[in-house]
Amino acid sequence: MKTTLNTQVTPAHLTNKTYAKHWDIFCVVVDNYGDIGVTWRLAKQLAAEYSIQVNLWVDDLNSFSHILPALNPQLNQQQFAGVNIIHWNKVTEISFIAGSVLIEAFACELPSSATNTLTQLKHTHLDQIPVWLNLEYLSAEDWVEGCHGLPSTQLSGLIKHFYFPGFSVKTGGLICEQDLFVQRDNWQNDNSNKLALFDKLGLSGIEAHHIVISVFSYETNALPALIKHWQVSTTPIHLLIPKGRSLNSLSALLPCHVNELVTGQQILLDSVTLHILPMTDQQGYDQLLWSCDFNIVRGEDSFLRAQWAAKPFIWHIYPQEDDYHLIKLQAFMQVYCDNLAPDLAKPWCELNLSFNQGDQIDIVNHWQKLEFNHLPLLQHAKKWPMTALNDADLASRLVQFVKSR
Ligand code: TRH
Repeated sequence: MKTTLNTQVTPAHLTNKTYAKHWDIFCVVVDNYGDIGVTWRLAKQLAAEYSIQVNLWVDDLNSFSHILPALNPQLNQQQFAGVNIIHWNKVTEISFIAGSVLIEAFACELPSSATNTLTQLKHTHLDQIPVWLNLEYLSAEDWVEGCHGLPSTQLSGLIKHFYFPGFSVKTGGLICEQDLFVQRDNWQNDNSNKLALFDKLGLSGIEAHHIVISVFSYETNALPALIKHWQVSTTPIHLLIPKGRSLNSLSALLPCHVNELVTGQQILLDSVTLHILPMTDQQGYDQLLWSCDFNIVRGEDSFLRAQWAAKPFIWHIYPQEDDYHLIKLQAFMQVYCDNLAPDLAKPWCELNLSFNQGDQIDIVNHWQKLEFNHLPLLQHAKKWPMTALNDADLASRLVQFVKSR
């Protein structure tokens, strides 16, 4: 596969033969789509780029089907993109055969069949115990470097390692497919791609000089405040909103109850047009991010995809107790702005902070100061993905990590 990053080429020593045995990834959908979004993306990449046979165990296929519409939530087992997707839950016994790697995503509790199998192997076939990892949430905080890769001894006496994604060489890296930037550049270099996408989504009335913004956020008062400000814009603004939580914040602006909105609906609010979109698969969502002038994203995975889209963005981080998420936001803003001129970094950080704090007045002030289509900010957004990757993506670091165990 062609790549812009030499270091992302599959190393010769990581052949199919080395990793003939399958990997298992267990995912519990806590809420939203991030848990399944991350594990599905990683599973696809391991299958496509490393020829690893992956079993992705998921407890909630209904949620999964929002980001993989072709999935049948009624089936216990099915294959997509070379990944074996298996439905599991805590009640039903599953038949589990250990492979060479076992990934527990985001500290989800493994089914007893899996832990019992590991304990048995410890007594009978020590050499067949899989490398056991807990894939953690992404954070740009400093402490992540010190915790990445640490072993922890389980009650069974077995060792589980903590695998932390992150933005520096000493962490587990960031999920990014080898050919993604080539695909993105091809898409963005030909304007007809974005027009064809808008056409496919049934979006009408978007002209070349209009501003197009995608919106995939949680509830926040900052969003309606921004929209009210955009309503008097001299340039028409189109908001592409996949049906979901962002709309809950807009009830005062909508002509009907939020539950009555249908995909394909367009709502005209002076200079702003709200376009209600269906959710698509992950590739379709990438294309949407590549096609917009500015993206509002959230959580963990769409946050990363907005960075890979090389466009300016607002990150609505997943809210945590005692506002801990604001510490994580600050940590990310610091790394993102490391090479950004202070006169751009300041309004961009303030904009992100006020969006997350739901501030209705500050958000408008900061938006006015940002000039999101200012060339140096666009250049930074374009350069950033290579800086963030630090020469190796998460899957390639993960494969190396497993090999070194
Ligand atoms: O859905 P999220 O809010 O998920 C969150 C976060 O991961 C958070 O950290 C976690 O603690 C919580 O879940 C439980 O946001 P996120 O992470 O961006 O995941 C959304 C996924 O949905 C991502 O993989 C992109 C995908 N997606 C599509 O595939 N198609 C779409 O149309 C859209 C809008 C999203």
